[in-house]
Amino acid sequence: MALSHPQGRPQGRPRILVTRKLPDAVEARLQRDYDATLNPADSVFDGDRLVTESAGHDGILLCSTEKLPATVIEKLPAEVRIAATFSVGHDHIDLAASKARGLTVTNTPDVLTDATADIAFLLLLAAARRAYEGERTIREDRWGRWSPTTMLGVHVTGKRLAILGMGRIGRAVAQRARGFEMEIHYSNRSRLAPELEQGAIFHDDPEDLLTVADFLSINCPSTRETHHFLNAERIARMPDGAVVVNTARGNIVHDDSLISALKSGKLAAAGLDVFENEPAIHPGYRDLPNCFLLPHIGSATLETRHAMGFRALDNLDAFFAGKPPRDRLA
Ligand code: 8YV
Repeated sequence: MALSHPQGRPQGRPRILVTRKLPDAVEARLQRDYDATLNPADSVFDGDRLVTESAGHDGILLCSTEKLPATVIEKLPAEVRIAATFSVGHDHIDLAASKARGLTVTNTPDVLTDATADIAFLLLLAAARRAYEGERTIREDRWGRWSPTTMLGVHVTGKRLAILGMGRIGRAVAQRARGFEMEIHYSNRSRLAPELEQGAIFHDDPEDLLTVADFLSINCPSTRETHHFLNAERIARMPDGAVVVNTARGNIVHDDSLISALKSGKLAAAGLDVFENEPAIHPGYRDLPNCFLLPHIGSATLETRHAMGFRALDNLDAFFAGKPPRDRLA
């Protein structure tokens, strides 16, 4: 697929390969300040294409859909010196290999915190109150008549919310939960200072956190340690009828375990915005009425996608001005 490349490349402007179609305002700034190779067709970049088409570029602006494992990083052309990811998550980039190769890596923290926490709450409420089943009933004209005993969901207000990973997004989820008078519990690599904790109850051991999780919100990064964290043994520790919400990364959940717990009724419901191997998700989710599913839209508001793009560009601007980028990861 041919990429659009401005003719008559201006002298001196850094050359940036942009792997995905970004919002117009972000692309306008890119074209104003850089010699940018855009991808208007939004076609897919696999590792081989990244290696080939980054030739002649000083940097890459990529998304979490493009993977940079060590095997790709090692083959990148020598002139590529920075990879700025349009995401807060960076599990698609091997940071150790980047450091070893001298590839600077930046991400876009902070700016998608609120949008992602909003989606976590949308999932929590929708899963608990059976929004998918209710919606379908109306669209398929199966409402019939109102009944006092049908469509009974899980009560939210005043329940215990367990947050796995109390970083920026976890804390923003907690802030929303306070409006629902929920009792907030959390587990994190380290305990937060009281002003950040705001009364939330710390569990040193995430296994203990699960025992109080009427609702579990997954907000931790995807790492070797968190891979398939939510498996059958851990689900068994949760209260019967609990609700699971995931807006972090799909591979933190072991899909077969979650699906069988949703089928057996051990868990009442789940709300998921992220999936292992997305978009090729485990097919078992599709038929589950007690699962509210979204296609990874946690940060999908125009304001947020602008802010993510501008933050990635701020990092590129700093790098090419010879200053330390604010969000340097490697
Ligand atoms: C992004 C995300 O939309 O920033 C992240 O880590 O998961 C999403 O909100 C996506 O990854 C963009 O690259």
